[in-house]
Amino acid sequence: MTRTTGASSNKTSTTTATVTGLMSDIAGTGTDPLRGGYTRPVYSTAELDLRTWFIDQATKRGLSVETDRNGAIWAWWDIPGGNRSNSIVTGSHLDSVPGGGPFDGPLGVAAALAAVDILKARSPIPKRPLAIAVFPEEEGSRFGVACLGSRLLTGAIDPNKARNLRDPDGNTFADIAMANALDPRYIGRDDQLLGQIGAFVELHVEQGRGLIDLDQPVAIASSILGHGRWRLSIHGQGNHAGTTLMADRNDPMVAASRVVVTIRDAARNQPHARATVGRLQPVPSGTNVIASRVDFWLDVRHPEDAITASLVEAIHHEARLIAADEGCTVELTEESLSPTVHFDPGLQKQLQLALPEAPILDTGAGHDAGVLAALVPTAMVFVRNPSGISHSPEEHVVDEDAELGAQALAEALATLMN
Ligand code: HGY
Ligand code: MN
Ligand code: MN
Repeated sequence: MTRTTGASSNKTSTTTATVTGLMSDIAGTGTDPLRGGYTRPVYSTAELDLRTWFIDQATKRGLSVETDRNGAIWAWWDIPGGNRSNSIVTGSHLDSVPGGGPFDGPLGVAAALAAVDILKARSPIPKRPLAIAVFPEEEGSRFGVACLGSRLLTGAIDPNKARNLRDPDGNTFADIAMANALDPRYIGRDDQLLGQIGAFVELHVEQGRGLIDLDQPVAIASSILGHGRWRLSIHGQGNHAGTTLMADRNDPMVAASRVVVTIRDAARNQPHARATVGRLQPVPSGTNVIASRVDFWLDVRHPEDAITASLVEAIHHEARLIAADEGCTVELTEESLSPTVHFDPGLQKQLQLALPEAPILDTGAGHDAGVLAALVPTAMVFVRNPSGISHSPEEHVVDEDAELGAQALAEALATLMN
């Protein structure tokens, strides 16, 4: 079930907007004075403002804009008199991690808009319809599950589990969806929409150093590292910081700290593994209070899913021993898991023909393209990030590479649309 959000108009923009120009439109949206960078959680004012910006830009280009049952926005360049079967879809996400960079997500959306300008300036018009998709909650920063929008679309998450996900303030996804004109009763797999997608190509800022070392502006993706998220909760005895002797403590903060170092050591000893604890929440979190509980989240990634599983199992075993040693107990809960994804070889070949200079790169970062790959032919195009840093204000793309990325995306889309 989709709702038309922005009425399409025949009038299309005559100028070809640059990616840099589009990105500067939103440079002031969702800046985070405390963390630096951008904090644009899904359905926050900042992310809603970015949605409005995108709908406006897409409508200006004569695209017909709709919102699907899961809250993703689809801007369609329809073929006059044609239907939407076998469409080519591009796009990315607008939400960010806390204190994230400006490019993770929005670059793919801005480049898609610029690519439409490039293709509209050419003739003849393409033979296949195109859509730009903007998926909600790719980062999972608000409701804890990465790629929530594309997982709902593809049925990779149970709608009931999604409805009951809670943000840090205790709001359920159903509550927030309702508050944003999305009826949570209808979220879930959308076969009609999936059936229209012939291929999906996502442009994204590279989140590592690959293109720096290769001295190239653009790459074609080969695979995405499997990754998962687990919540660990260590329960101890809350108490007074001054009246509780050291010998009498069951301090979950100490246990959690020991487990974090153990996680680091376990990943260091497993070639190609990455394990991270970036979020830790003591309860009640008082300076003069021994915590009663500490929640922290584990992000583990490895090319082989079986090794990811065995690494988490080993970490859980060590955490139980450490917790017991500190007079505490520990629970581990899986929150999301994505297998390693190898992109469609045929689609990758077509992109290589369109972009013969572009090297092939794998990535350790997850993307909606990785979720869609389970059901539709999917590919990705990466744009050089001279800092080699992401999920940080230091993430960067130089203007020239941003424009080269949009041109590369336009070439890739033109190849697929004709
Ligand atoms: O976590 C990731 O890899 C992605 O940025 N969501
Ligand atoms: Mn990200
Ligand atoms: Mn991203």
